[in-house]
Amino acid sequence: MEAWVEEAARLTKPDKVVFCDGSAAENRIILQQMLAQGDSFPLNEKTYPNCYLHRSNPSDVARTEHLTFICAPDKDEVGPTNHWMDPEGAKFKIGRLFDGAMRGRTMYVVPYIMGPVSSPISKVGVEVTDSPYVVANMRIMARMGKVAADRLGSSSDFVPGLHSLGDLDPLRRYIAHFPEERLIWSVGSGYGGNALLGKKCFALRIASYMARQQGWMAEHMLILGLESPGGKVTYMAAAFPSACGKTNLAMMVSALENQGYKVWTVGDDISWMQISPDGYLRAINPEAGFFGVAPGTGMKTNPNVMQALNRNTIFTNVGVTPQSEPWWEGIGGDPPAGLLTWRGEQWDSSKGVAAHPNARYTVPANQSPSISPKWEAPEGVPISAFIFGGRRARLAPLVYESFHWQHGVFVGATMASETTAATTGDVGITRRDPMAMLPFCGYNMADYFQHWLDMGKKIPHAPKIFHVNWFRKGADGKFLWPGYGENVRVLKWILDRVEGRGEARETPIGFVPGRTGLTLDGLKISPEALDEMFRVDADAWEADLADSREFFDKFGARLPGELRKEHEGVRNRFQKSVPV
Ligand code: OXD
Ligand code: MN
Repeated sequence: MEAWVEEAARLTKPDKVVFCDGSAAENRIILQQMLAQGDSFPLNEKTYPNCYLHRSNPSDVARTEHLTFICAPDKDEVGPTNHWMDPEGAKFKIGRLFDGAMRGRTMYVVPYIMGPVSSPISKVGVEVTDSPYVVANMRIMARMGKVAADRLGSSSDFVPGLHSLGDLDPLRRYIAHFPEERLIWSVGSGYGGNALLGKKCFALRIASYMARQQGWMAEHMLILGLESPGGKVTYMAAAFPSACGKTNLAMMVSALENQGYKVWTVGDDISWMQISPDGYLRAINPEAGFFGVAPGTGMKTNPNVMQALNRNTIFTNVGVTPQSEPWWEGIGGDPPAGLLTWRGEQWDSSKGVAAHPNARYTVPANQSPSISPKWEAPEGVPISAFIFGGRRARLAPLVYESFHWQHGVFVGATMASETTAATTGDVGITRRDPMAMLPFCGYNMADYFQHWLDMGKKIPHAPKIFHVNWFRKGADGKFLWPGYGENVRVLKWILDRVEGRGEARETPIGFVPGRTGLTLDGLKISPEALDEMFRVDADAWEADLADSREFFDKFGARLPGELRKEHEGVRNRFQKSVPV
């Protein structure tokens, strides 16, 4: 580690190098240095103790997928869904931007563990950065400092990540991954996923590459435990594209709590899974905090996180009230008088929103009342079900179960979501996002699909695979399903199916709950709405199969034949079935 840090310092030429130990005393100093940069502010000490507001550069407010590269000698190795650079060219081009980038700045060396401190599934990373905001966030999102240095010892088994804010100009911004070397280089951005290198860069892009080599899985999945009456907890992992309510599902307050069904949070974004000696796929959450989207988060959508956000939290690009409290659209209530926008200007309705739509909170995971007692279990939790999903206004039923593992992999590989205005401005465009890994897979996704297919053959007690869609709309354009805490009814059906119960009807796309499959007591929902929610429309699926085939064609001959077979299988089942 020291040798690599020296090399990084020779390149970036900082005034000073600080090795972080992760202590509270050190954190106070880092926070002071963050405040001294002028773009961060303490929040109300009484109502939000130890909370800060950070305003990022307006040109640096989201992950930048078009500036994110996977570097490999051969373009085919990264596939048609990744941006490619050859490693030597990348080192030359980006190396020039790093040259002297930390002049006049402090270089912080941040050793960190992704995963529980003593878990054999966890891994060590070392991020070198010139941003005290990044250090403060890393301390929440990972186990950082001495614990990590101790775990590493004199070993060289760590993922190095070199990060500099550079000049924050998007024209000189690169988030580059070198999977063969297990190296990350990020320059020109101080924002979350681009700069907190443990998260998307290591725990997904580099880890997915390592996982394939080593026979495990690194997935863009939340992990939750569903407790059933009697206290048994069944764990499920779920993948949804951004803006589909992943954090809310992971932290849900169950509408069936009085019947004994409670949801526990293990993780809200990433899952690392290994086959354990007991034959189950066991998962850890490699992260230690939640880096969640603030707008839309309120007591109705996520009461658990709301109870976590009033202490030890860093807010990025939210609005702020005259009482120095954070504010965003959806927090509840009207904008208060004297509200400042995320850019620090007086808010009025002509300004549009006060918080940036991608404003974030960084909060320690153990502050959530829903945190699972097993969230740091070194052996991980056994996963019984995988859940895929997306926003589909007209296509996918509320829930369906795949026929078997290979079919489930097909369901994941053809996952898609329709864009919302909030994310891109283009409403209703269907974006294919296999396993929600499109922006996060560190190698050719055709090989990634093969890895999934292979894993299914190796896991003695493989999870069953489901698909959900909370976003189906009726003819009136309104959502058919109430969502949020009511989603537990779907989780309960999934649990029933895992345990060999649960009433289901076979359709060409899989099993959907029959008339009495879902527990609906206490919920006002018309039989017509229910029918519509579970309708499998042959024409709509025909069109979707054509679209997913086009997507598959991008991978050419590298696409596993088993997936083409599953695709054909759905088609054939539609042709044979009586119209429903
Ligand atoms: C995230 C994302 O920020 O998936 O977690 O975009
Ligand atoms: Mn994510």
